[in-house]
Amino acid sequence: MGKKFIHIILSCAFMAISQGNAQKSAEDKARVKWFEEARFGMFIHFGLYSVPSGVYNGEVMGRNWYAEWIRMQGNWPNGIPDEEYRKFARQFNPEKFNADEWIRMASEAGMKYFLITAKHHDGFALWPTKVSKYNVVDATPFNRDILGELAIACKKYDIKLGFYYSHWQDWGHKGGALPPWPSKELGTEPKMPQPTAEEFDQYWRTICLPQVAELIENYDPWFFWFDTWERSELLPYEKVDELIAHVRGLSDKVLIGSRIAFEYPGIEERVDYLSMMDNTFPDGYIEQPWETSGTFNRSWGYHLKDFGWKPTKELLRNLVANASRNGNYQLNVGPKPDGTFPLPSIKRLKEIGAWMDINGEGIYGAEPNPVAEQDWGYITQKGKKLYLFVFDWPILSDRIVVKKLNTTPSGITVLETSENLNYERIEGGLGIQLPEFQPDQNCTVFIVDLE
Ligand code: JFZ
Repeated sequence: MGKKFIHIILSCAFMAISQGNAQKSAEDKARVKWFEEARFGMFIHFGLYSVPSGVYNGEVMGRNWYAEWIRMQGNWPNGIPDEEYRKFARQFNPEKFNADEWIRMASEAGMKYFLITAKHHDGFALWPTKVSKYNVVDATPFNRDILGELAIACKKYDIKLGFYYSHWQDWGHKGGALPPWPSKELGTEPKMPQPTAEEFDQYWRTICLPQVAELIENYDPWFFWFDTWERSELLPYEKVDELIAHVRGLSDKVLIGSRIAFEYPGIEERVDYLSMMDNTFPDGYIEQPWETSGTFNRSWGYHLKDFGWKPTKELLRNLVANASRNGNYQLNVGPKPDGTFPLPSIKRLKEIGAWMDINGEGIYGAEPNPVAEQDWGYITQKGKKLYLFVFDWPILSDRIVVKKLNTTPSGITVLETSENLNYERIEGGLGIQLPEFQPDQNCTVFIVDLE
């Protein structure tokens, strides 16, 4: 989908969205409070697709970098035959998987919650579901309940657990929706025969609804991230409402995100938080709690040939920009087939963690503020303190200007070093003298005391 199009959707959505939030009950707002304060979470894409890691029969998969799509986009344009793809289950054996280590890494990076693909589009479940043998215990030599182990680790580190669940597409169970080919970009794609409404309904009752119930009953999650990105006749509004009621009936704490439906008028009133499109960062404040899910490189699932690792500075910028606009950032790791995180992800998580240990206080629980957008970076507010996140350190000037700030502070300090900074009122804002030495090459934080 084009950037421009997403933009139009977003800006049209803004008005409706604020209305959506205004209509929320006190109970709705209380349920989502932890999410809004958390600001930073880990997303994980792990499943059978992690075995081929974006390469099938020596060929890097076609069309895009989404390694978790290899069943449909490997061996392009035909996809990998179903029998062949299922064989990856026999090779799925992440012997170095250590739930405690995963969650510890998330926690040490400053993340407050953890979201994993309980079942992605391929239909394979990371827990021993009773309604299908296509799962980690019944179909793989690994034979361990990955979600169960993660749930225990999450409790230990006080990290809130959530599940990605592909409710619409399921390529592993009869009746699940298939990719919405042919797409607009390419004429060469295979035509996938979609299930009939009856077949989909059968899948819905025997796989989707029971699995969602199992996930809630077994693992006590805090939120769900369902996934659609196109209108589908298979998923009429009644079914979306049915799934929402199903979840609400089983738990009064589970949050539901907006990607449960696509272009469903008024969806923001029915769900707890809004999801932006992948790696899409809106350019302003949104009142209803929201998140952007983003990747370290280009793929979600581990991809052997994706070397497009983003610099830590860019990742921090995404986190801070969203926090200053009332949003969360869900940064995705695609673990390797042996169950370990790729080294570039580990390195970046550690870099972010070291930065968050010092500067995180300006991120968690950040409040809306009228001066958030500045040309050198972003501002967050907590009570009487402003946190200035300086990403673009001036080269030709020894000061930055905080535009539109009309109150005179009682003091300004560098958060990391405690150095006091000089400042003066100027036309249209406040001028701040920069320290002689730049404390952080990625982003230096100043605290402005408005007391
Ligand atoms: C979806 C999944 O298909 C993908 O595998 C991954 O899990 C991601 C987080 O979510 O991907 C999408 C959804 C929407 C668009 C592109 C990929 N889109 O419209 O740009």
